[in-house]
Amino acid sequence: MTAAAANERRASARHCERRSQGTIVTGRLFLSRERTVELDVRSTAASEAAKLDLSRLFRSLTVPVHAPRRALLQRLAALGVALAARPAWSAVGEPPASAADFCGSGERGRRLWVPGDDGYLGRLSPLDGPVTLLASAARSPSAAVSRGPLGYATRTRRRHYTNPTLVLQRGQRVRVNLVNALAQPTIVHWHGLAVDGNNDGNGSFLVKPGGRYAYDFEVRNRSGMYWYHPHPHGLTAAQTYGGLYGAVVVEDDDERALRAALDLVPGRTEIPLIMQDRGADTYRATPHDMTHGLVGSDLYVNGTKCPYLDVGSRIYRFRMLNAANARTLLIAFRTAKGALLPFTLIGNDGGLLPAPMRCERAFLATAERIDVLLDLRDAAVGDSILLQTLAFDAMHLEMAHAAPADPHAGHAAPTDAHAGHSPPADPHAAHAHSAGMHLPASAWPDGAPRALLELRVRQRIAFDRAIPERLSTLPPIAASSVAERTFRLGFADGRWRINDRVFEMGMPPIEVQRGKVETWLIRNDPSSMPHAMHLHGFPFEVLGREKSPGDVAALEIDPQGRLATDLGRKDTVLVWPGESVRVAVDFSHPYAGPQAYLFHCHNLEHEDGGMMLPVAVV
Ligand SMILES: [Cu+2]
Repeated sequence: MTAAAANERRASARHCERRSQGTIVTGRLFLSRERTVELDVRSTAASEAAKLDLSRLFRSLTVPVHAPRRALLQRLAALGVALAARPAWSAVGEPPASAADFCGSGERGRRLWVPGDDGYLGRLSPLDGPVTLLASAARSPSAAVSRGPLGYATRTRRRHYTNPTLVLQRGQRVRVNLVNALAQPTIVHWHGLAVDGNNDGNGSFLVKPGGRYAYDFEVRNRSGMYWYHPHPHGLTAAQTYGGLYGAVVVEDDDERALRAALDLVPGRTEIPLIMQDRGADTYRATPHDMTHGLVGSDLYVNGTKCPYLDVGSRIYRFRMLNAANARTLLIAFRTAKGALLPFTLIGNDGGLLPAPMRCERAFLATAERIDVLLDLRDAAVGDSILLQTLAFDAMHLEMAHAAPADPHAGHAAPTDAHAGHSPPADPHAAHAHSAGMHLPASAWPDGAPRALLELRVRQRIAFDRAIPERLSTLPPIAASSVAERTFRLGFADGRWRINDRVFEMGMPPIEVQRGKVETWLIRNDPSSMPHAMHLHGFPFEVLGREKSPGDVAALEIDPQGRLATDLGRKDTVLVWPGESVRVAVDFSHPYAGPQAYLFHCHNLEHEDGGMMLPVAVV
């Protein structure tokens, strides 16, 4: 591609943009119960008058609801404010989209399980003493949640939890006792947390059945959503699939400022969406799954299948975690009429971005997180919005040479079996179908579209808060003139490999010097599939992408080829076939002596199959 063509493509890529470039606030005026006019106030050099307090503006515009529209326009014009009436994105009175869109015929939607202060995924702040996580196969009696057969049970003096969301303050000490009531060894890895090797849970030591392990560490990460899951080599996929995972929410001043600015309340207007696809309760990975990754037929959000959530007309925060073994999602919101509804990306794996980004879609690979704001102020009571994964080319280009025969693969048409129930086709659908030609029969192939959650607007709410222009301060990692390592991802002799190597206990690690900054160039083979590469212990900065495939290049936001979701800090980055991703890692840490970590693919079947290398910081 020529430089001019590349620039043209970037110029046309409007899927994500900085919100801070001009847009100050948006608001609405209510003309009647049925009609709204949107105010779009932009800051320009010529119109500094537009930088006015929105509530003051509304007060100054107080008029009877039956006032003629022209009267309002005149009063706005007198204030020097440009008024843009946007078309309503959803017709009034239209019935909510049926949950059958994603549940299939005959099934009804269920109310989304929203974590509270106990129960499944309940928020727990361990401020004064250790928390015990009992890894067990004990079923909870809850009918509201369809979680897998395994869970982490926790009991405090007053409350019971399963897979508690640990709410931690930056700088606090955390003590967790893992007790293993499973019939096989396990260990917990704190995904994304910067801790020492003994607390990382990298699988170099395991807790036997009946045994326990005491974690004790300080929270050094920025505010953000991290998570925990098992990491016993060879058993990680089965245990995670079985239901052993939970969120870690780290809070700091940036987090508190955001919540105050937008009046966000966890469990009410700030909702975690922890997503996992499953089929049968029992984990059975075929040789085909071990090569391509196991994708389930059903999606569960916070343990709810076919979920809906009642919302009001205000800004909501959704904190999404892809806890699937292997499935990648292409996240978007759609109105009942099928139009994409832009959202604001405010954070990812490593916490809040410096500034909000307005996006239409974002890839979310296994283990990745995104933090988004959705502005529903233009919604009318009765509207329905769907959170979806859109169709995309999942690029299983390894199929031609890598796939062993799958005895479970049928010979039905290998495209989306639910296509008949899917919302309107995505412009990229054609790619997904071409990719589908390589895929074995599956109820829900990787890359096929699906609605994930229905938002039902039930209540009109007056809400005049504005999204802050700055969210956090994040200096770049100083990565000029530093050593670069190259990692090649590929497949040979029936195994996925990093630099032609397959993980074995005790193998020589990659050695890096503590305190040094390195850049890592992760190159994926063209005849490969996407790999979600995860580094333990050290959040990294994505410096750029090269040779990105079309669906990915379409989301580029800068000349380095980065996506909006690449900004800030990451711990997992999806590298597509033929693509190279360069990251910068600062290997500084405060711990005494050498520390052991891992670098691996987070497609859990690939990880268990050995697509992993030990990293020693010496
Ligand atoms: Cu992989």
